[in-house]
Amino acid sequence: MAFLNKQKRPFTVVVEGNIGCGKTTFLNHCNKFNNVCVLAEPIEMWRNCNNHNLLGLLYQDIKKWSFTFQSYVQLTMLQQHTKQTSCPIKLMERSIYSARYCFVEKMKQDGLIPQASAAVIDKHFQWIRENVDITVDLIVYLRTTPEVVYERMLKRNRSEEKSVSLEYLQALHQIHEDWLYHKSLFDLPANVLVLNANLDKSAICEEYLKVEGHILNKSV
Ligand code: DGT
Repeated sequence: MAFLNKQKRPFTVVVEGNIGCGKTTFLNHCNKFNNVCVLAEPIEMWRNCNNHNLLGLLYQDIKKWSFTFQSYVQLTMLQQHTKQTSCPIKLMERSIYSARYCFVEKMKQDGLIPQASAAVIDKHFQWIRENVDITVDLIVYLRTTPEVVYERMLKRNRSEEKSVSLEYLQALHQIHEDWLYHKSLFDLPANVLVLNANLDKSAICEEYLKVEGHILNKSV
């Protein structure tokens, strides 16, 4: 592969799930393990691309900005996948796969991305898959119900997300379910472990224990 990292590849785990499912909380929990390199989602980069808040623009006018936003998400996710680390384990919040398989897919379903623009994203995605090492070893799916994440999203009150509806979260939930739970949509880049992420913060730590062993002490 043309852009294969020379350094030994870390065991790579990606955390997936609907908006507001608790990916950040899971990542913060894993920050205490010193053999794990934790990479949070590059949302601050999306909020400031040469002073342009692409996330804000997206939700202001989703039809106009979907292609621009997803192009930048794809680039920043590629940067996360290829970021070198001396840690034996890398834990990423989301991936280039969920950007394509969940978010771009939803935009395509809703006719928000013209077919020609979707083709460009796909060509780029395909080229990356064939030429760059974006291997994932394990997926942790934080499974929730749309009503629960909707409540959490309202509570956190992120200014850009004011226009996100329960219907949107329901549709995004279904895509995550079909991809990661029913395994009927797209290919899976790795095995999936499913956690009940509807549990609140006081109960979720026990749920985390179910996957810790699969993540820690791993190497490729
Ligand atoms: P958490 O910790 O589970 O609450 O995680 P969130 O909700 O902060 O993170 P995420 O990735 O579910 O959502 C980030 C925001 O960006 C959300 O408003 C959805 C929006 N978005 C639109 N397209 C994409 C995409 O391709 N990838 C990601 N990650 N977010 C996208």
